[in-house]
Formats: sequence, structure tokens, C-alpha cells
Amino acid sequence: MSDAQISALTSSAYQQALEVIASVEPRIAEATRQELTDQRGSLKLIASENYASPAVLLTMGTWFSDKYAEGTVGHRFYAGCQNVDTVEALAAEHARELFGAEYAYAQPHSGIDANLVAFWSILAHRVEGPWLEKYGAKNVNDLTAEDWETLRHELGNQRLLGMALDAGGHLTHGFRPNISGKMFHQQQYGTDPETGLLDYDVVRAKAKEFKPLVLVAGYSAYPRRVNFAKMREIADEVGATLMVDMAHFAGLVAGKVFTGDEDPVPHAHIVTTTTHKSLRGPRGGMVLATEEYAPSVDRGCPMVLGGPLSHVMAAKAVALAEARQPAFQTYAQQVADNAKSLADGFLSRGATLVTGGTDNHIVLLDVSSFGLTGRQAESALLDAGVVTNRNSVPADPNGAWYTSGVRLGTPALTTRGFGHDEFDNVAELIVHVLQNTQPGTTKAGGPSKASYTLGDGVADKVKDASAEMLDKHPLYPGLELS
Ligand code: DSN
Repeated sequence: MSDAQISALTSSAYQQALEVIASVEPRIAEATRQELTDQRGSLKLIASENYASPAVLLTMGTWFSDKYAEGTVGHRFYAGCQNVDTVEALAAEHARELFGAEYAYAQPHSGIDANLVAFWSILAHRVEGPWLEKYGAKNVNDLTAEDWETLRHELGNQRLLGMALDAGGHLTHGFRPNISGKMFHQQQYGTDPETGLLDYDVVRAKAKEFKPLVLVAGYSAYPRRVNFAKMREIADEVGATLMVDMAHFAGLVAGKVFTGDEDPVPHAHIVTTTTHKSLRGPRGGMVLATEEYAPSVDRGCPMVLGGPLSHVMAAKAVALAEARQPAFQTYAQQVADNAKSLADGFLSRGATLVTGGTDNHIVLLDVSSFGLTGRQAESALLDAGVVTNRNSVPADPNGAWYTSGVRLGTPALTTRGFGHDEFDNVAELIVHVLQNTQPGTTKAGGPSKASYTLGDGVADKVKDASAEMLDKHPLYPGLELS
């Protein structure tokens, strides 16, 4: 179907859908229209966001939403799941083919759900493997109450080693206030204080000393690639299961930008992901695993999850089918190239970047050199129509709330068609905003970490310059709502 045909059909589908919604709750229809206007009119640089295709978006708005389907393909706790079976099987098939995985599980509702499924699968796998033998049982049902008591104690004493939040790891990688930091004894590895880069020798030394059951690799704010072959070597040396959370960079794996040692799928026992970030699908999660771990991951429901979101699984299948097209590889390469252009744009204007640059889709700008906190920078940028999120930098003196960094990502604007020149211009506009933002003071007259003053005319100047680029690369071109 041509782009023009898609635009015409999508315009009429959404126009009519919004009229139906407005007949029940007009304020929701209005907010939905406004969201499109806002997304169209701003520079979306949040590294974890993207724009899904009309096909993906439309797939989510159907009657699959009304069906319960707890269980797994062909083995449901509800009748009438034949069409959900088709959907889930297709999503898993596309995922296996796209990533070259032995097994795929499409049910997790989000990234944290996917990680919980992975954690409990790893624990279940250990119970059902050598531990069953230890108790002389054929399966978990043969375990006595006393066996379970001992097992609970042993399971509750398992260890997890993951990347620290302020080094770029995720909450679910063992951050103490998160459930992952409570269900496991956790330790964290950081990055080199000088270079900001992962030091595999340090990870190895920590792993040898701590002997984790789970070694977690992956990140949500680390602007560099990871060598997963090395992480697997470390996991094998200490008998750990290697779990890679590729939520952020799944699109770069799917698009064959990360191959060989940088592709987690051939190296990890379990890989988790979201589907809505660089992968450009619907909001949701997914788990990939080796055959060895497949039986325990397959019990994600009922072990961790309730009823799968069938309408979202259908949209995952559509998005994964899109990602299997050659055009997705061109897109993924452009995401990485654009991140480099953005980073170079900052460096050539004297800004400071964590690790000194990027080789994935993330740029982490240290805004302390502008005399600002991340919170002040994020707010001033938003005033100028630049949507980012504040983020800790390693050993951040301002903590996780105010922070000293701003995280930027290229997946969304690359989907709109931005290239090298636009991203260089984006760097210039951001530097212009930050150079013209003054930190404020508290009521007591001390330095504030939140308030700020943006110079006169700066926001309008940046919005005008952005509008020129945004108009040249419209979001959902041809989609018109009256
Ligand atoms: N919230 C996601 C992100 O922004 O990276 C991760 O959970």
C-alpha cells in the first residue's frame, strides 16, 4: 500500500474513532488530539520513546482487548482462545526469526514484567534442575513441605549482580528500593571513574568474589555498546545465569547494528526487552531464551503474570513483522549515526558528555558544566519545546531526583526522518538554551536545584528553529484530523 493510501485511510480511521470517543467523553477525545499536536510540535529526544507506525497503533484498538487468555499457546485457562493463540504464536515466531532466538515469550506487559518473568524463571530452572535431584524428586509437586521450607530459604538467599543505576543500569537490575533489590541479595558494578566506561576486569573480580546466581547486563542510560561475549565468559566462570536486558537497544539488535559480541541473543541464557523503545512497537515487554530456559519462561503466566494483553501482543506481531523488513536495518543504522552526529555537535560546542561520546542511541549530557542541575536543564529545555529527561551521571552529587545530567536519544526523531544536519542543529539549540539558563535561588536565598530563569526570547527562537525542521519531517505525514 502506498504512503498516500495509508495516510488517507489512517486519517479517516482516526477521525471517525475520535468522533465515537467524543460522543462518550469529549475531554478524552480532545486530550488525544492535543497529544498528537504536542508530539508533532516538539523535539522528542527521550531515549526510551519512539513513534509506532499507524498499523501498530491501529492494531491495539480492537476487541482482542476484551479477551482473557491466561495460560500459553494451546494451553489456556479460558475457552475460546483460538484467535489469541494465532496472535501470540505469530508474535513469538516473528521474534524468534528476527532475533535468531530459540524461544520467545510475548506476554509480558512491560519491561519490568519481562524482568520479573526472567528472574523467577531462573529461580524455577534452578529448582527443577539439579535441586530436584538433591531432594530426590521428579518434579516440584513431589517436594515435601519440609523440602519447600529449605528451598524457600535457599531461594531467598540468591545473589544478583547488575549495573548500578547511576552508572546507567536500570531500577530492575538490583537497585535496592526495587523488588529486584529485595528478592535477591544484590551487588552492583559501576563504570570506570575516569572514563565512564564499563571495566570487564572489575565486573569479573566482583563476580568472582560475590558469586551471583544472576549476572545482569544491559542498561538504560549508558551511551556505549557492551561486549556480551565477555559478560557470558564471566557468568560461566562463576556459574551464573547471564540475563541481558536489551529494552533500550533492541532496535539496534533487530536492525543488525549490534552484531557478533554486541548481539546479546547468542550469548545470554535469557534476554528481556520492551517493544516500544528503539524497536518501535507497542508499549510492552518480551522475553527471549535458550531452549534450556524456555520451559520455565513459558510459565510466566501464572508464575508472575495474569491475563495477557492480546491486543498488544497482536501489535507486537505487527511491529516485529515491520522490523524484519530491510528498511528497519537502514533505520537502526541511522539511529546510531544520528547519535554520533548529536554527540559530535555537543563536543564541538564545548559540552561535556559522559564517556566522551556515544556508540549507541543515547547521549548523556553532563549539565553541571553549565552550572545547572538536570532538573533545571530538563525544565528549561521543555520551555523551549525540547523534550528530554534528567538523568543521574556516575557518582552524581545531586542524586536521582535533581541529577546532573540530561539523557537524550535519537530513535524518535530518526523515525521522523532527521539526519546528520538536523541533529547537529539540535545540539546547537540545546547548548543555546543551557547557556542562557541561570540557576535560581531558594526562598531563603540559597542556590536552588529546581528553579531557573531562561533568557528573554530564547524559548521562541528555539521553537522557531525547531518548527522549521519538524515541518520538513512531519509526524504521520498526511494524517489530518478536522
Ligand atoms: N523508563 C524507561 C526509560 O526511560 O529508560 C526504562 O524503564
